[in-house]
Amino acid sequence: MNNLFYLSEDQRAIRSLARDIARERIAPLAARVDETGEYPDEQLKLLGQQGLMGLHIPEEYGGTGAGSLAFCLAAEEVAWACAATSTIFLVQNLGGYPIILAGNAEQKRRYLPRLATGEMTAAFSLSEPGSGSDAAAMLCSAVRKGDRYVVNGSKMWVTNGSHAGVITVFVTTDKAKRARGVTALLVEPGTKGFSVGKHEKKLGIHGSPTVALHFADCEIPVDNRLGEEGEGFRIAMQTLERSRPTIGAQAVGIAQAALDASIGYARERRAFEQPIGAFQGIQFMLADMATAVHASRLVVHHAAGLIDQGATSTALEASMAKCLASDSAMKVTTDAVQIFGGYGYTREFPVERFMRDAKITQIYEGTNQIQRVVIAQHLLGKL
Ligand code: COS
Repeated sequence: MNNLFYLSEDQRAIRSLARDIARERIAPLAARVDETGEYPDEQLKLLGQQGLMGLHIPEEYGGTGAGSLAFCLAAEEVAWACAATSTIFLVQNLGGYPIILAGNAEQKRRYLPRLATGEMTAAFSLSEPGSGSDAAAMLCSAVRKGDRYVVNGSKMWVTNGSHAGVITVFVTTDKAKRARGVTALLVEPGTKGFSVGKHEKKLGIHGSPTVALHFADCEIPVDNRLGEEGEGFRIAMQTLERSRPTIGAQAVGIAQAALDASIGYARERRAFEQPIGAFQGIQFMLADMATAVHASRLVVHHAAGLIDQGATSTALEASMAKCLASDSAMKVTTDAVQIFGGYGYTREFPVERFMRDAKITQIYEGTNQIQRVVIAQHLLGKL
């Protein structure tokens, strides 16, 4: 859609730059990344060199300060080309955002300029084997000893945890306090007692590594703490509130790719002596797919625009955007496979990859059940 009248000249330019890079340099490698699971190193470097890694980072720390909507525009384009690459691109925002939000000047200076250029990548580590949706039930603990925290326990589902130069890790410093006992620490690889564990074998987003992290008497300097002790849960929630629209943008990109492929196929594939696109059964599917993609894009842009305007709380709109866009992407990509018929079920065409990649957008950064919990809480208050 090019008639998004509310986009500024700068936002249009960023979208156009991201689209060119994504279509010319990232899309041709996407099937290989999916097939081999190789880390999309070159693709990420390219995004960094073009300034796209620093869209969300303030100018004083080496970013462009272009904001959340600009980031979502770029994320959609990258996801259109390769969902796995876009996942790591998104985690650059998710992992780095707590530093923007709660970091002191020294922490910002130490990490943000390198994250902005892509010289360093980031990760965000909240979940554990026994706590996903119930994030406050975490067990990985930190005990303060002088100027250090001694961290013990394990984290799970950490996107890019094996490659990141800095990981925002949420630990409990007081389990009895649940959410109010969570503290955020910045962890760098190579720290004694820290190790990367199992690499998950996943349904989709194959080039994006998902790992466990282990801490065994791992000493983290108190200087690496973000905010105060006990402020970690709020930092995590505020970060997710700003990041969830980007998952929506990723879902829109995957869905748009599936729609584009389906339109092409409906024009070319013939049955009963005419293109299958001449049949109303296919036309109605395409019409519904296009409408869902458009509506999803608008709610994503609305949530991101609110963030750029400095709205104090965007949790409701962020959850709506993530939920609607990812549910739509699952439906649109499943319909795309249906339009392709038997061919759609094979690896000769990309739509089965789109369907596999879309699924995760309904799960990560809070399942869509959790998004509905957040939305309902805004409607009803705590009952
Ligand atoms: N912004 C700021 N603070 C927030 C917040 C937000 N968006 N959402 C919650 N908080 C605060 C609350 O105000 C509360 O603070 P006080 O204790 O000072 O009152 C605290 O956080 C705990 O909130 P709540 O009681 O609502 O927490 P719950 O344990 O009930 O959990 C959900 C809330 C389910 C929404 C949360 O655990 C969640 O988002 N889970 C999903 C986690 C997730 O997305 N994981 C994916 C990780 S990335 S792959």
